[in-house]
Amino acid sequence: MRKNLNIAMIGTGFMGRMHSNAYRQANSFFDSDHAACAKVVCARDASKTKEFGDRWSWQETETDWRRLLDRKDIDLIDICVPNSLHRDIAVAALQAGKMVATEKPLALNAGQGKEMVDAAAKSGKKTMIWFNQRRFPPVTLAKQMIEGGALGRVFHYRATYLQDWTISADAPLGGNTFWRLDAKEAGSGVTGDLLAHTLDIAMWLNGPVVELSALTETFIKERKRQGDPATIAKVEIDDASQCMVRFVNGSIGTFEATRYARGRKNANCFEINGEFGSLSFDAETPHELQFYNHKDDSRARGWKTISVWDSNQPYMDRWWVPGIGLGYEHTFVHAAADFLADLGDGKKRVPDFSDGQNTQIVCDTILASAKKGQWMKTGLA
Ligand code: SOE
Repeated sequence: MRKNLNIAMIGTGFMGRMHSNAYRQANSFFDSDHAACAKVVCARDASKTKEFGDRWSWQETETDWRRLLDRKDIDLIDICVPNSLHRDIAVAALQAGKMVATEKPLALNAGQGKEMVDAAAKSGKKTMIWFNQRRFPPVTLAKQMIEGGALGRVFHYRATYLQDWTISADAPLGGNTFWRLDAKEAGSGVTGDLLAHTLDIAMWLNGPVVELSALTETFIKERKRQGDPATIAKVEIDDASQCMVRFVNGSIGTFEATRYARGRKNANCFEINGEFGSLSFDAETPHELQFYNHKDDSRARGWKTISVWDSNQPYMDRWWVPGIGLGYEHTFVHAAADFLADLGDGKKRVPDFSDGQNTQIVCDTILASAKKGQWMKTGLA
């Protein structure tokens, strides 16, 4: 008999669907002595939340997240609402003795992030930030290969996260889809929304970023406000963000994120160049890892494609037969399964609020450096 982890999830948008699916599949495909129990889903609109709850098999619905905190039968609060709400909900939930998981980025800024880290430390409760893209099996394999010495000393880390969904000037600001364009809701643009993923993976694989110099741009400076088209709002988020960085291990890197790369839909990519070899990954080919091994016979050296769909590769023995690739949604299932596994054996497989704060600090430093036009230290090491 598995112990129930009673979950209350706040938010019924894109990530609400992803997490609902993840809990369900984690119970079916992964063995853990805890089962994710979809107890309560919470959102403002009662009828829409009821419809969502029925569709995704949540036992109950709620419209006020504060009422969840007094409930003794709730173990975990899962935050899937815009960044502007992360801090308030997380701190209140931790003070109420709940475990807390939140979508990325951690908060609107590192100041709020610190309050969340302090509340987590004070409560001693387990926290998680949904940096799902570490759990693309090829990315987890890259982590294992790097820890196994496949690259040796790292010299370069190069990463991009390219999308193209806000090129139209008619795309409004605010609302369920476009809240990410509203600085009050999101805190920043692609820096917090996309680079947070890319930086989290980079610091997981290659250690802390200690110094950087950044540039950001807002291509469309005004937009209609969602639901009030007569109001033209000033756009205060970064549409594109680029930076050069130094890592604590002496390697150097470049990062770029944009929603203006026509044709690129969800291209979270990285390449790492080391003494003995190089690795590269592209989320648009989510079952492949490119590897150049300098230790190969020099007459037969070259980049090779590792197909990550065999049962001895990360997570793959839980799914189907070899040769069947996984996609974006499975990264959330892996994150949920790792959280349940951590509850079972006390290990730390999942990134917690402190990891989220490290990325938040780098994101804040990027925005400050771009504003000042100068190199800045992150204070991480
Ligand atoms: C949109 O830009 C978005 O949905 C991000 O918010 C997610 O974090 C990313 O995983 C996919 O793209």
